[in-house]
Amino acid sequence: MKKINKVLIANRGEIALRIIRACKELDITSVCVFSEVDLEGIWVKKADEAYPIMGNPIDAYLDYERIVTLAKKAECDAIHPGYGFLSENADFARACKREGIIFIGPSAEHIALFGDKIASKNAMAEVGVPILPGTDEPLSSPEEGEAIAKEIGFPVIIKAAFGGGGRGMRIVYKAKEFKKLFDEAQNESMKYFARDEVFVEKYLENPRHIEVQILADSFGNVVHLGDRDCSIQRRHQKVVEIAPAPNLKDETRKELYRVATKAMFKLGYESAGTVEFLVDQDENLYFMEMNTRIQVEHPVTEIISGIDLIQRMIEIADGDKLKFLQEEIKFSGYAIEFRINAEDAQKDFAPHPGTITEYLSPGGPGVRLDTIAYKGYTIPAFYDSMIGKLIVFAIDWEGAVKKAERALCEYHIAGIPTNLPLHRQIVKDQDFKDARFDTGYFDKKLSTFNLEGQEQGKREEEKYRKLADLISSIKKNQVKVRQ
Ligand code: MV4
Repeated sequence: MKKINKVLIANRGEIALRIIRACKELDITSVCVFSEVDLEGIWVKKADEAYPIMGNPIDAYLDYERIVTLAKKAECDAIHPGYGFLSENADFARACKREGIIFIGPSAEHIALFGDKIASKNAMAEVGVPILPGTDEPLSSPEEGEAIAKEIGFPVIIKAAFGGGGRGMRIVYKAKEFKKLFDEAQNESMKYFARDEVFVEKYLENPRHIEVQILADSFGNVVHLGDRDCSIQRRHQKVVEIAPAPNLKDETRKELYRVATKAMFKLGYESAGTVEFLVDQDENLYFMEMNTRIQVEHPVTEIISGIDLIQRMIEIADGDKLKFLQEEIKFSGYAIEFRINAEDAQKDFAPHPGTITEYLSPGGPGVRLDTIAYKGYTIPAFYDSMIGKLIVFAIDWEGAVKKAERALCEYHIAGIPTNLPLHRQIVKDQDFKDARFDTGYFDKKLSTFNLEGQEQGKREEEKYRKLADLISSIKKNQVKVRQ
């Protein structure tokens, strides 16, 4: 008997629209909350019910007591947190449970465990996941850290135990700079996360960032849905994500799947989750982090596996068993996702809110667009700059890259600057085409890219003008002849 018939989506933008779509296909009523600046969002229009959260737009999607109270008043059975905002907030998951509302995600205990990078590493090591040499508890002093670093061997990396997005992280190449960088990492961690615990581990130069998608139900069934290469990042923000990782040995791929699924089974994990690994040049793999939420890049996995991850999360939260065994999951082709951001490459990719004055979306075979952008939409300044994701699919890597180039050229957005020109440069880059990239790719390539990017638009306008001139001159001649 279904327990979940009405879901509140504690999020906004493209992921809110994504969850609404999943609910519709499951005949579940969708409820969204929205801040004062989000009234024009299409997800607000598409949700079956929408409730405003008045006050400071920044807090609207973070005030979990208010959201839980609203969910109860709207008689929602469950809440889906999406990604970002409250999606990895254990207190939010606890508040839902306390109020008898199903949290569509893992247990609060697992959210808390994997929110602590030291406890995560220790837990994963215990269940047989390879980890990098380093400390298994917070450093008590820079002196202790330096001594351990000398044992490990430089370079090492200092990381905030409760950090994220690269904050509270410092790479140390020499002993004499350890104390300064330790203090910087600790201060940054305190500033952004109000926690100062830091640890140290061996630093891998330019590894690849490869992650494994997990789905687990409440009966102990755990499957993986393949892997994703997310190495193309800018300042710890993923820019392009690919499934499966191109250019990876089969034995490495199998080992990634084996350790990830075994670990999640042993830990009794439930719901969707992603185990992130660092893979070095010799394809040794090491646990990096575990994400206890659906991720931005989930569409590339959905496309190559044919499995709707949001719907499966809702079914798992409803107490259903997984409907497929590992051997029934088949993967085909390659999918590449391009995050479309309203940002200005000429201003160090600073977010650039504003109104979209022209909008033409790509389409055709192998193109998926998860976006809330439309002509006339005003992107608010209060949230992150991603306005959508362009995902392409083809049966082989070369075909996927070619399709990406075609779709990116077809995509036309005016009124605000976007990173479309950047993506158009990436898909033309020979190293990208040859699937030769790691986490150092972006920094290595950025200076070689021409980010003017308007050449595509100029060519189309020029062609249009010539055709218009041709028609008017034909009309003039016709008039002459008629006389
Ligand atoms: C690392 C690493 C190399 N060695 N850890 C951790 C947070 C994530 N966003 C990036 N992280 C990394 N952890 C060890 N031991 C490389 C990365 C990494 C990275 C580090 C610095 C600058 C850019 C990076 C991009 C991807 C991964």
